[in-house]
Amino acid sequence: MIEIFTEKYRDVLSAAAEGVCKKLGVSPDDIDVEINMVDAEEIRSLNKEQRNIDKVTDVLSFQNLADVHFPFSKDDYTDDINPENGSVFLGEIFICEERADEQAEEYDHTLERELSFLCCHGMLHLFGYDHDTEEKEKAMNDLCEEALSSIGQTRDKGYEKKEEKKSDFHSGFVALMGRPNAGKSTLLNSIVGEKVSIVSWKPQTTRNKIKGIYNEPDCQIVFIDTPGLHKPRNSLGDYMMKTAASATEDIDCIVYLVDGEKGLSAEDVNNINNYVSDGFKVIVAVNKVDHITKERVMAILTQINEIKGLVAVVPLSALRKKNIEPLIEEIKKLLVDTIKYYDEDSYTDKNMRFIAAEIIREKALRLLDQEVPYGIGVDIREYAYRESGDIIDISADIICEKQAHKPIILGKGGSMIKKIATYARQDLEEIAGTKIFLTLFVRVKDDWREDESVMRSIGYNKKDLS
Ligand SMILES: Nc1nc2c(ncn2[C@@H]2O[C@H](COP(=O)(O)OP(=O)(O)OP(=O)(O)O)[C@@H](O)[C@H]2O)c(=O)[nH]1
Ligand SMILES: [Mg+2]
Repeated sequence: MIEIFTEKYRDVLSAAAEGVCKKLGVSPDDIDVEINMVDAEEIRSLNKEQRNIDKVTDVLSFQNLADVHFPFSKDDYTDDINPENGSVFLGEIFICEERADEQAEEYDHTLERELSFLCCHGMLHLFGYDHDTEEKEKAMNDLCEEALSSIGQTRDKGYEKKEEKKSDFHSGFVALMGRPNAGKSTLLNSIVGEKVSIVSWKPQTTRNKIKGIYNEPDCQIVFIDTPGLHKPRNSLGDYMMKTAASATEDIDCIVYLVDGEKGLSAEDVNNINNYVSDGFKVIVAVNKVDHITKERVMAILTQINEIKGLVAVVPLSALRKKNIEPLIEEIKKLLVDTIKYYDEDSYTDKNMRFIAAEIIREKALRLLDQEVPYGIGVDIREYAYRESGDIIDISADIICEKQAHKPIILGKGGSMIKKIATYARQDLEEIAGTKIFLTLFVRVKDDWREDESVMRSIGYNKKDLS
Protein backbone atom coordinates (compact mmCIF):
# COMPACT_ATOMS: atom_id res chain seq x y z
CA MET A 1 0.00 0.00 0.00
CA ILE A 2 1.41 3.36 -0.98
CA GLU A 3 0.34 5.90 1.61
CA ILE A 4 0.65 9.54 0.67
CA PHE A 5 0.42 12.14 3.40
CA THR A 6 -0.49 15.17 1.33
CA GLU A 7 -3.75 16.04 -0.33
CA LYS A 8 -2.22 18.59 -2.67
CA TYR A 9 0.16 16.33 -4.62
CA ARG A 10 -1.45 12.93 -3.96
CA ASP A 11 -2.17 12.13 -7.63
CA VAL A 12 1.29 13.08 -8.86
CA LEU A 13 3.14 11.16 -6.14
CA SER A 14 0.99 8.10 -6.32
CA ALA A 15 1.38 7.92 -10.13
CA ALA A 16 5.16 8.24 -9.78
CA ALA A 17 5.42 5.58 -7.04
CA GLU A 18 3.23 3.20 -9.00
CA GLY A 19 5.28 3.91 -12.13
CA VAL A 20 8.38 2.64 -10.33
CA CYS A 21 6.53 -0.46 -9.09
CA LYS A 22 5.36 -1.23 -12.61
CA LYS A 23 8.88 -0.82 -13.98
CA LEU A 24 10.26 -3.21 -11.34
CA GLY A 25 7.39 -5.69 -11.70
CA VAL A 26 6.19 -5.18 -8.12
CA SER A 27 2.54 -4.98 -7.16
CA PRO A 28 1.87 -1.76 -5.15
CA ASP A 29 -0.38 -3.90 -2.91
CA ASP A 30 2.60 -6.00 -1.84
CA ILE A 31 4.56 -3.07 -0.45
CA ASP A 32 4.01 -0.62 2.35
CA VAL A 33 5.52 2.84 1.67
CA GLU A 34 4.87 6.19 3.33
CA ILE A 35 5.43 9.35 1.30
CA ASN A 36 5.45 12.73 3.05
CA MET A 37 5.76 16.32 1.85
CA VAL A 38 7.67 18.46 4.36
CA ASP A 39 8.97 22.01 4.59
CA ALA A 40 12.61 23.08 4.47
CA GLU A 41 13.07 23.19 8.23
CA GLU A 42 11.58 19.73 8.73
CA ILE A 43 13.78 18.10 6.09
CA ARG A 44 16.79 19.90 7.47
CA SER A 45 16.16 18.56 10.96
CA LEU A 46 15.49 15.02 9.65
CA ASN A 47 18.71 15.20 7.67
CA LYS A 48 20.56 16.32 10.79
CA GLU A 49 18.97 13.72 13.07
CA GLN A 50 19.27 10.75 10.75
CA ARG A 51 22.37 11.51 8.70
CA ASN A 52 24.11 14.14 10.79
CA ILE A 53 23.98 16.58 7.84
CA ASP A 54 22.63 19.96 8.91
CA LYS A 55 21.35 20.95 5.45
CA VAL A 56 18.13 21.26 3.51
CA THR A 57 17.84 18.62 0.82
CA ASP A 58 15.26 17.74 -1.85
CA VAL A 59 14.39 14.17 -0.89
CA LEU A 60 15.22 11.74 1.91
CA SER A 61 14.34 8.07 1.84
CA PHE A 62 14.72 5.75 4.79
CA GLN A 63 14.98 2.19 3.57
CA ASN A 64 13.69 -0.60 5.78
CA LEU A 65 14.97 -3.62 3.84
CA ALA A 66 18.72 -4.15 3.92
CA ASP A 67 18.68 -6.26 0.78
CA VAL A 68 16.02 -6.32 -1.95
CA HIS A 69 16.10 -8.81 -4.79
CA PHE A 70 14.01 -9.28 -7.90
CA PRO A 71 11.62 -10.73 -8.88
CA PHE A 72 10.12 -9.26 -5.72
CA SER A 73 8.19 -11.75 -3.60
CA LYS A 74 6.50 -11.03 -0.28
CA ASP A 75 7.55 -14.48 0.94
CA ASP A 76 11.20 -13.38 1.03
CA TYR A 77 10.49 -10.70 3.64
CA THR A 78 8.21 -12.33 6.17
CA ASP A 79 9.88 -10.49 9.09
CA ASP A 80 9.04 -7.14 7.50
CA ILE A 81 5.38 -7.68 6.81
CA ASN A 82 3.12 -5.06 8.32
CA PRO A 83 0.48 -7.14 10.20
CA GLU A 84 -2.12 -4.42 9.65
CA ASN A 85 -2.15 -4.66 5.86
CA GLY A 86 -0.09 -7.75 5.03
CA SER A 87 2.39 -5.79 2.87
CA VAL A 88 6.17 -5.62 3.12
CA PHE A 89 7.32 -2.43 4.89
CA LEU A 90 9.71 -0.81 2.44
CA GLY A 91 10.33 2.52 4.20
CA GLU A 92 9.54 6.22 4.19
CA ILE A 93 10.15 9.07 1.76
CA PHE A 94 10.25 12.78 2.64
CA ILE A 95 10.12 15.37 -0.14
CA CYS A 96 10.80 19.06 0.44
CA GLU A 97 8.23 21.22 -1.31
CA GLU A 98 10.29 24.44 -1.40
CA ARG A 99 13.35 22.62 -2.74
CA ALA A 100 11.25 20.84 -5.40
CA ASP A 101 9.80 24.19 -6.44
CA GLU A 102 13.26 25.75 -6.72
CA GLN A 103 14.64 22.84 -8.70
CA ALA A 104 11.69 22.87 -11.08
CA GLU A 105 12.52 26.49 -11.83
CA GLU A 106 16.23 25.79 -12.09
CA TYR A 107 15.76 22.89 -14.55
CA ASP A 108 13.03 24.80 -16.35
CA HIS A 109 10.46 22.05 -16.04
CA THR A 110 7.18 21.74 -14.18
CA LEU A 111 6.74 21.20 -10.46
CA GLU A 112 4.81 18.04 -11.28
CA ARG A 113 7.75 16.65 -13.20
CA GLU A 114 10.17 17.53 -10.37
CA LEU A 115 7.98 15.95 -7.70
CA SER A 116 7.56 12.84 -9.83
CA PHE A 117 11.31 12.63 -10.32
CA LEU A 118 12.03 13.02 -6.60
CA CYS A 119 9.40 10.43 -5.73
CA CYS A 120 10.80 7.92 -8.28
CA HIS A 121 14.30 8.57 -6.98
CA GLY A 122 13.18 7.97 -3.38
CA MET A 123 11.27 4.82 -4.33
CA LEU A 124 14.30 3.38 -6.12
CA HIS A 125 16.37 3.95 -2.97
CA LEU A 126 13.77 2.01 -0.96
CA PHE A 127 14.18 -0.83 -3.45
CA GLY A 128 17.92 -0.81 -2.77
CA TYR A 129 19.13 1.27 -5.73
CA ASP A 130 21.95 3.73 -5.09
CA HIS A 131 24.18 6.22 -6.93
CA ASP A 132 27.50 5.80 -5.14
CA THR A 133 29.32 4.88 -8.36
CA GLU A 134 28.94 6.37 -11.84
CA GLU A 135 27.64 3.07 -13.17
CA LYS A 136 24.99 2.73 -10.46
CA GLU A 137 23.99 6.36 -10.86
CA LYS A 138 23.40 5.85 -14.58
CA ALA A 139 21.35 2.70 -13.96
CA MET A 140 19.27 4.51 -11.35
CA ASN A 141 18.69 7.57 -13.54
CA ASP A 142 17.76 5.43 -16.55
CA LEU A 143 15.20 3.49 -14.52
CA CYS A 144 13.84 6.74 -13.13
CA GLU A 145 13.41 8.22 -16.63
CA GLU A 146 11.75 5.04 -17.87
CA ALA A 147 9.34 5.04 -14.93
CA LEU A 148 8.57 8.72 -15.54
CA SER A 149 7.86 8.27 -19.22
CA SER A 150 5.75 5.17 -18.48
CA ILE A 151 3.38 7.47 -16.57
CA GLY A 152 3.53 10.15 -19.28
CA GLN A 153 5.52 12.49 -17.09
CA THR A 154 7.45 14.35 -19.75
CA ARG A 155 9.23 17.61 -19.21
CA ASP A 156 6.63 19.77 -20.94
CA LYS A 157 3.58 18.67 -18.93
CA GLY A 158 2.14 21.66 -17.15
CA TYR A 159 1.19 21.85 -13.51
CA GLU A 160 -0.32 24.54 -11.40
CA LYS A 161 2.52 26.68 -10.04
CA LYS A 162 2.52 27.85 -6.48
CA GLU A 163 1.05 31.34 -6.27
CA GLU A 164 3.84 32.81 -4.22
CA LYS A 165 6.84 33.84 -6.25
CA LYS A 166 9.94 33.56 -4.15
CA SER A 167 12.73 34.58 -6.43
CA ASP A 168 12.96 38.07 -4.87
CA PHE A 169 13.49 36.52 -1.45
CA HIS A 170 17.00 35.72 -0.29
CA SER A 171 18.36 33.93 2.72
CA GLY A 172 21.58 32.61 4.15
CA PHE A 173 23.72 31.68 7.12
CA VAL A 174 26.38 33.92 8.67
CA ALA A 175 28.86 32.89 11.37
CA LEU A 176 29.91 35.56 13.87
CA MET A 177 33.53 34.83 14.69
CA GLY A 178 36.23 36.64 16.64
CA ARG A 179 38.27 36.59 19.81
CA PRO A 180 36.60 36.39 23.24
CA ASN A 181 34.94 39.65 24.34
CA ALA A 182 34.91 41.20 20.86
CA GLY A 183 31.13 41.70 21.16
CA LYS A 184 29.75 38.87 18.99
CA SER A 185 26.83 38.07 21.29
CA THR A 186 26.04 41.77 21.77
CA LEU A 187 25.94 42.16 17.98
CA LEU A 188 23.67 39.13 17.59
CA ASN A 189 21.22 40.52 20.17
CA SER A 190 21.24 43.96 18.56
CA ILE A 191 20.59 42.58 15.08
CA VAL A 192 17.82 40.23 16.20
CA GLY A 193 16.30 42.77 18.60
CA GLU A 194 15.93 40.16 21.37
CA LYS A 195 18.20 38.74 24.02
CA VAL A 196 19.28 35.54 22.32
CA SER A 197 22.82 35.16 23.60
CA ILE A 198 24.21 36.09 26.99
CA VAL A 199 26.77 38.87 27.34
CA SER A 200 29.38 39.70 29.94
CA TRP A 201 32.60 41.64 30.16
CA LYS A 202 34.38 38.41 31.08
CA PRO A 203 35.96 36.64 28.08
CA GLN A 204 34.73 33.15 27.06
CA THR A 205 31.12 33.85 27.94
CA THR A 206 29.54 32.02 24.99
CA ARG A 207 30.08 28.24 25.01
CA ASN A 208 27.61 26.96 22.38
CA LYS A 209 26.55 27.81 18.84
CA ILE A 210 23.47 30.00 19.09
CA LYS A 211 21.38 30.97 16.11
CA GLY A 212 19.63 34.32 15.92
CA ILE A 213 17.24 34.93 13.05
CA TYR A 214 16.95 38.30 11.31
CA ASN A 215 13.91 38.83 9.10
CA GLU A 216 12.99 41.42 6.51
CA PRO A 217 10.17 41.07 3.98
CA ASP A 218 12.65 40.12 1.27
CA CYS A 219 15.32 38.33 3.27
CA GLN A 220 16.13 36.07 6.19
CA ILE A 221 19.63 35.93 7.65
CA VAL A 222 20.47 33.27 10.20
CA PHE A 223 23.36 34.49 12.36
CA ILE A 224 25.37 31.95 14.34
CA ASP A 225 27.02 33.23 17.50
CA THR A 226 30.14 31.28 18.47
CA PRO A 227 32.52 30.95 21.41
CA GLY A 228 35.44 33.40 21.16
CA LEU A 229 38.56 31.95 19.51
CA HIS A 230 41.24 31.08 22.07
CA LYS A 231 43.75 28.37 22.92
CA PRO A 232 41.81 25.77 24.94
CA ARG A 233 43.15 24.88 28.39
CA ASN A 234 40.63 22.18 29.32
CA SER A 235 38.03 19.85 27.76
CA LEU A 236 35.37 22.55 27.93
CA GLY A 237 37.68 24.94 26.05
CA ASP A 238 38.32 22.20 23.53
CA TYR A 239 34.57 21.71 23.12
CA MET A 240 34.14 25.47 22.64
CA MET A 241 36.76 25.64 19.90
CA LYS A 242 35.27 22.62 18.11
CA THR A 243 31.91 24.38 18.36
CA ALA A 244 33.32 27.54 16.78
CA ALA A 245 34.92 25.52 13.96
CA SER A 246 31.69 23.64 13.28
CA ALA A 247 29.77 26.92 12.92
CA THR A 248 31.49 27.56 9.59
CA GLU A 249 29.91 24.55 7.90
CA ASP A 250 27.57 25.49 5.06
CA ILE A 251 27.59 29.20 5.70
CA ASP A 252 27.41 32.04 3.19
CA CYS A 253 29.84 34.32 4.95
CA ILE A 254 31.81 35.04 8.11
CA VAL A 255 31.48 38.31 9.98
CA TYR A 256 34.74 38.55 11.90
CA LEU A 257 34.53 40.96 14.83
CA VAL A 258 37.56 42.92 15.90
CA ASP A 259 37.44 44.49 19.36
CA GLY A 260 38.09 48.18 18.57
CA GLU A 261 39.13 48.86 22.15
CA LYS A 262 41.88 46.25 22.01
CA GLY A 263 42.81 46.89 18.37
CA LEU A 264 43.70 44.44 15.63
CA SER A 265 45.88 41.72 17.14
CA ALA A 266 48.27 39.37 15.37
CA GLU A 267 45.83 36.54 16.19
CA ASP A 268 43.01 38.46 14.51
CA VAL A 269 45.09 38.91 11.38
CA ASN A 270 46.04 35.25 11.43
CA ASN A 271 42.45 34.07 11.94
CA ILE A 272 41.11 36.34 9.18
CA ASN A 273 43.83 35.27 6.73
CA ASN A 274 43.05 31.63 7.45
CA TYR A 275 39.35 32.10 6.76
CA VAL A 276 40.06 33.96 3.53
CA SER A 277 42.50 31.33 2.32
CA ASP A 278 39.99 28.58 3.21
CA GLY A 279 37.67 30.22 0.68
CA PHE A 280 35.23 31.92 3.06
CA LYS A 281 33.68 35.25 2.21
CA VAL A 282 34.80 37.42 5.11
CA ILE A 283 33.42 40.75 6.28
CA VAL A 284 35.40 42.37 9.09
CA ALA A 285 33.42 44.44 11.59
CA VAL A 286 35.38 46.76 13.87
CA ASN A 287 33.29 46.89 17.04
CA LYS A 288 33.05 49.26 20.01
CA VAL A 289 33.67 52.40 17.95
CA ASP A 290 31.52 54.26 20.52
CA HIS A 291 34.36 53.85 22.99
CA ILE A 292 37.33 54.90 20.87
CA THR A 293 38.43 58.03 19.02
CA LYS A 294 37.87 58.51 15.29
CA GLU A 295 41.64 58.53 14.80
CA ARG A 296 41.91 55.14 16.44
CA VAL A 297 39.12 53.77 14.23
CA MET A 298 40.93 55.10 11.16
CA ALA A 299 44.20 53.55 12.29
CA ILE A 300 42.55 50.12 12.72
CA LEU A 301 40.80 50.40 9.34
CA THR A 302 44.13 51.23 7.70
CA GLN A 303 45.66 48.11 9.25
CA ILE A 304 42.75 45.96 8.08
CA ASN A 305 43.06 47.33 4.55
CA GLU A 306 46.39 45.53 4.33
CA ILE A 307 44.57 42.20 4.54
CA LYS A 308 43.83 40.82 1.09
CA GLY A 309 40.63 39.21 -0.08
CA LEU A 310 38.04 40.73 2.26
CA VAL A 311 34.51 41.34 1.05
CA ALA A 312 34.02 44.47 3.17
CA VAL A 313 35.08 46.26 6.36
CA VAL A 314 32.43 47.91 8.56
CA PRO A 315 33.11 49.96 11.70
CA LEU A 316 30.18 49.73 14.14
CA SER A 317 28.97 49.69 17.71
CA ALA A 318 27.04 46.55 18.59
CA LEU A 319 26.11 47.94 22.00
CA ARG A 320 24.84 51.31 20.76
CA LYS A 321 23.36 49.77 17.58
CA LYS A 322 25.39 52.14 15.39
CA ASN A 323 26.15 51.37 11.73
CA ILE A 324 24.58 47.93 11.78
CA GLU A 325 22.53 48.58 8.60
CA PRO A 326 25.63 48.84 6.35
CA LEU A 327 26.74 45.45 7.70
CA ILE A 328 23.35 43.92 6.87
CA GLU A 329 23.50 45.47 3.39
CA GLU A 330 26.94 43.92 2.76
CA ILE A 331 25.67 40.52 3.91
CA LYS A 332 22.56 40.78 1.72
CA LYS A 333 24.77 41.04 -1.36
CA LEU A 334 26.14 37.57 -0.58
CA LEU A 335 22.85 35.71 -0.04
CA VAL A 336 22.07 33.16 -2.74
CA ASP A 337 19.47 30.86 -1.20
CA THR A 338 15.76 31.56 -1.61
CA ILE A 339 14.39 29.38 1.19
CA LYS A 340 12.76 30.76 4.31
CA TYR A 341 14.41 28.48 6.86
CA TYR A 342 12.46 29.68 9.90
CA ASP A 343 9.05 31.26 10.20
CA GLU A 344 9.03 34.99 10.79
CA ASP A 345 8.10 34.70 14.47
CA SER A 346 11.17 32.64 15.40
CA TYR A 347 14.21 34.53 16.49
CA THR A 348 16.40 31.70 17.80
CA ASP A 349 16.90 27.95 17.51
CA LYS A 350 17.23 27.60 21.29
CA ASN A 351 14.40 26.63 23.64
CA MET A 352 13.50 28.30 26.92
CA ARG A 353 15.27 25.61 28.96
CA PHE A 354 18.55 26.46 27.28
CA ILE A 355 17.90 30.19 27.60
CA ALA A 356 17.06 29.79 31.31
CA ALA A 357 20.37 27.99 31.96
CA GLU A 358 22.26 30.66 30.06
CA ILE A 359 20.61 33.59 31.83
CA ILE A 360 21.45 32.04 35.22
CA ARG A 361 25.04 31.58 34.06
CA GLU A 362 25.15 35.16 32.82
CA LYS A 363 24.12 36.50 36.23
CA ALA A 364 26.73 34.30 37.94
CA LEU A 365 29.38 35.51 35.48
CA ARG A 366 28.49 39.11 36.12
CA LEU A 367 28.17 38.91 39.91
CA LEU A 368 31.00 36.60 40.87
CA ASP A 369 34.62 37.64 41.00
CA GLN A 370 37.86 36.15 39.83
CA GLU A 371 38.18 32.58 38.71
CA VAL A 372 34.90 31.25 40.20
CA PRO A 373 32.54 32.11 37.30
CA TYR A 374 34.70 30.40 34.66
CA GLY A 375 34.16 27.07 36.38
CA ILE A 376 30.40 27.37 36.48
CA GLY A 377 27.85 25.32 34.59
CA VAL A 378 24.08 25.30 34.97
CA ASP A 379 21.88 22.23 34.97
CA ILE A 380 18.13 22.83 34.71
CA ARG A 381 16.50 20.15 36.89
CA GLU A 382 12.90 21.25 36.41
CA TYR A 383 11.16 23.50 33.91
CA ALA A 384 7.40 23.14 34.17
CA TYR A 385 4.25 25.17 33.79
CA ARG A 386 1.87 25.01 36.75
CA GLU A 387 -1.58 23.69 35.93
CA SER A 388 -2.97 27.22 35.89
CA GLY A 389 -0.62 27.84 32.93
CA ASP A 390 0.56 31.28 34.07
CA ILE A 391 3.52 30.33 36.27
CA ILE A 392 6.70 28.46 35.34
CA ASP A 393 8.63 26.60 38.04
CA ILE A 394 12.33 26.37 37.31
CA SER A 395 14.83 24.69 39.54
CA ALA A 396 18.48 24.52 38.60
CA ASP A 397 21.86 23.49 39.94
CA ILE A 398 24.78 25.85 39.65
CA ILE A 399 27.68 23.47 39.23
CA CYS A 400 31.08 24.61 40.42
CA GLU A 401 34.38 22.81 40.18
CA LYS A 402 35.88 23.34 43.64
CA GLN A 403 34.52 22.89 47.17
CA ALA A 404 35.99 26.29 48.05
CA HIS A 405 33.79 27.97 45.41
CA LYS A 406 30.53 26.83 46.99
CA PRO A 407 30.46 29.36 49.88
CA ILE A 408 31.42 32.14 47.45
CA ILE A 409 28.46 31.34 45.21
CA LEU A 410 26.12 31.03 48.18
CA GLY A 411 27.38 34.30 49.74
CA LYS A 412 26.88 35.41 53.33
CA GLY A 413 23.58 33.99 54.56
CA GLY A 414 22.78 32.95 50.98
CA SER A 415 22.90 36.57 49.78
CA MET A 416 24.83 35.92 46.57
CA ILE A 417 22.73 33.04 45.29
CA LYS A 418 19.59 35.06 46.09
CA LYS A 419 20.94 37.93 44.01
CA ILE A 420 21.75 35.61 41.08
CA ALA A 421 18.25 34.12 41.30
CA THR A 422 16.52 37.52 41.51
CA TYR A 423 18.33 38.98 38.49
CA ALA A 424 17.88 35.79 36.48
CA ARG A 425 14.18 35.61 37.34
CA GLN A 426 13.61 39.23 36.28
CA ASP A 427 15.20 38.62 32.86
CA LEU A 428 13.43 35.29 32.38
CA GLU A 429 10.03 36.75 33.25
CA GLU A 430 10.58 39.40 30.61
CA ILE A 431 11.63 36.85 28.00
CA ALA A 432 8.90 34.30 28.82
CA GLY A 433 6.23 36.95 29.45
CA THR A 434 4.99 35.07 32.50
CA LYS A 435 5.64 34.74 36.22
CA ILE A 436 8.54 32.51 37.18
CA PHE A 437 9.51 30.75 40.39
CA LEU A 438 13.21 30.07 40.31
CA THR A 439 15.02 27.90 42.83
CA LEU A 440 18.79 27.55 42.67
CA PHE A 441 21.12 25.04 44.34
CA VAL A 442 24.90 24.81 44.32
CA ARG A 443 26.60 21.51 43.62
CA VAL A 444 30.31 20.75 43.49
CA LYS A 445 31.61 18.49 40.73
CA ASP A 446 35.35 18.38 41.04
CA ASP A 447 37.08 19.68 37.91
CA TRP A 448 33.98 19.07 35.80
CA ARG A 449 35.46 21.10 32.94
CA GLU A 450 37.71 18.09 32.35
CA ASP A 451 34.90 15.56 32.81
CA GLU A 452 33.14 14.86 29.52
CA SER A 453 30.25 13.00 31.16
CA VAL A 454 29.30 16.01 33.32
CA MET A 455 29.83 18.27 30.31
CA ARG A 456 27.50 16.12 28.21
CA SER A 457 24.83 16.18 30.92
CA ILE A 458 24.70 19.97 30.84
CA GLY A 459 24.70 20.39 27.09
CA TYR A 460 28.36 20.41 26.03
CA ASN A 461 28.43 17.29 23.91
CA LYS A 462 31.07 16.99 21.19
CA LYS A 463 28.91 14.40 19.41
CA ASP A 464 26.27 17.08 18.76
CA LEU A 465 28.76 18.93 16.59
CA SER A 466 28.60 17.59 13.08
N1 LIG B 1 31.53 50.01 24.50
C1 LIG B 1 31.09 48.95 23.89
N2 LIG B 1 31.10 47.76 24.52
C2 LIG B 1 30.65 46.70 23.84
C3 LIG B 1 30.17 46.76 22.51
N3 LIG B 1 29.81 45.53 22.12
C4 LIG B 1 30.04 44.72 23.17
N4 LIG B 1 30.53 45.41 24.21
C5 LIG B 1 30.87 44.89 25.54
O1 LIG B 1 31.92 43.93 25.39
C6 LIG B 1 31.79 42.89 26.36
C7 LIG B 1 31.81 41.54 25.69
O2 LIG B 1 30.64 41.42 24.89
P1 LIG B 1 30.10 40.00 24.40
O3 LIG B 1 29.01 40.29 23.44
O4 LIG B 1 29.83 39.12 25.54
O5 LIG B 1 31.40 39.48 23.63
P2 LIG B 1 31.61 38.09 22.87
O6 LIG B 1 32.45 38.36 21.68
O7 LIG B 1 30.32 37.43 22.63
O8 LIG B 1 32.47 37.29 23.95
P3 LIG B 1 32.65 35.70 24.17
O9 LIG B 1 31.28 35.08 24.23
O10 LIG B 1 33.36 35.62 25.46
O11 LIG B 1 33.47 35.20 23.03
C8 LIG B 1 30.49 43.19 27.13
O12 LIG B 1 30.82 43.86 28.32
C9 LIG B 1 29.73 44.12 26.18
O13 LIG B 1 28.84 45.00 26.84
C10 LIG B 1 30.17 48.05 21.86
O14 LIG B 1 29.75 48.23 20.73
N5 LIG B 1 30.64 49.09 22.60
MG1 LIG C 1 29.56 35.65 23.31
